[in-house]
Amino acid sequence: MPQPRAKILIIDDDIISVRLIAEALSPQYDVIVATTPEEGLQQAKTISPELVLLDVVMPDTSGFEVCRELKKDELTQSIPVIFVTALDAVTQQAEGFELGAVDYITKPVEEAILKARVRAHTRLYRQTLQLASLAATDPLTGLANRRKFDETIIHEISHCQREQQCLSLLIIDIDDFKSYNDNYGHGRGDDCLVFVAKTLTHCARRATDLVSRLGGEEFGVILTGTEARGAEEVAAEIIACFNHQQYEHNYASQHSYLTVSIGICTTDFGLLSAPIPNERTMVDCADKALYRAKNSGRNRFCC
Ligand code: GH3
Ligand code: MG
Ligand code: MG
Ligand code: MG
Repeated sequence: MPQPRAKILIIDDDIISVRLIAEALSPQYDVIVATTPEEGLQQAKTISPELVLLDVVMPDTSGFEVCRELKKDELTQSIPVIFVTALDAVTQQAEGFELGAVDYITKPVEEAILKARVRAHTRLYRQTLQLASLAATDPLTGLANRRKFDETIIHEISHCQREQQCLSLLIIDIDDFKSYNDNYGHGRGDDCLVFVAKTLTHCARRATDLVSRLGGEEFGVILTGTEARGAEEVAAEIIACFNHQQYEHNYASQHSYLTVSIGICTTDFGLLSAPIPNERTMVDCADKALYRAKNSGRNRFCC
């Protein structure tokens, strides 16, 4: 499949240098130009380029400072930076790498070298993003996996603490799934897991919601900025959705279709005094609620 063209951001105050680089690269890449450090930082955040070509000597702020800013910001820190500068002292080159640049090209720029290095780094960056995405994804359902769930809940606990917001967590477990597998076979069991993943994604649809497969037939939904009532609404919608769709499961004890049980845990970081919950205590609390839902008859949620 043809790859979309990579976006490359040039940050350089020298119009002649910009023109030379842009002309060399524009047949293969989408080139965006910023002639001041401020504009460059702004563009890096808004267009998410796959590479930044960064001059060092600019009025007011040096390219080294711009690189520091890029590496500080969560939105831009992973974008590869290549310094393209007339400063060719070994100490300056070393400083560039120290700041996190992936490469250092000295002016006057050799077109062939520029193109080769840009090609190598844009390729590598795409491969890195692809690997990061694979490492965070459950291959069967395409949902976030346990690793991504763990990372996200830790991140969201600090975020909600800072913003004094509520954080809710749902743990969802398929009812009588062992008998589903035993009777319909593992292949159809897998299809069923995909169906559950789709239903959950449909019900937890805010951009900030994270739906993940924790393992086996257990799923986790992180609802950032959602208070207890909102979490209960999402859980009720999930339960209702399964009861409405009636996905065949003829071997369960109570229903002839697939149902799930849900445990909810909500923390209001605005009201909270010590002890501050952590990811483990939040998951334990949702797990206990799930256990209550199972023991009180399944096909329901408990808080
Ligand atoms: P409960 O209502 O108490 O949750 O009962 P259950 O049968 O759902 O729970 P149990 O933990 O006894 O069984 C879970 C089953 O999930 C066991 C295993 O066969 C199945 N399972 C786990 N991972 C997978 C998977 O990746 N694919 C398939 N097809 N089945 C899986
Ligand atoms: Mg300059
Ligand atoms: Mg289970
Ligand atoms: Mg189960």
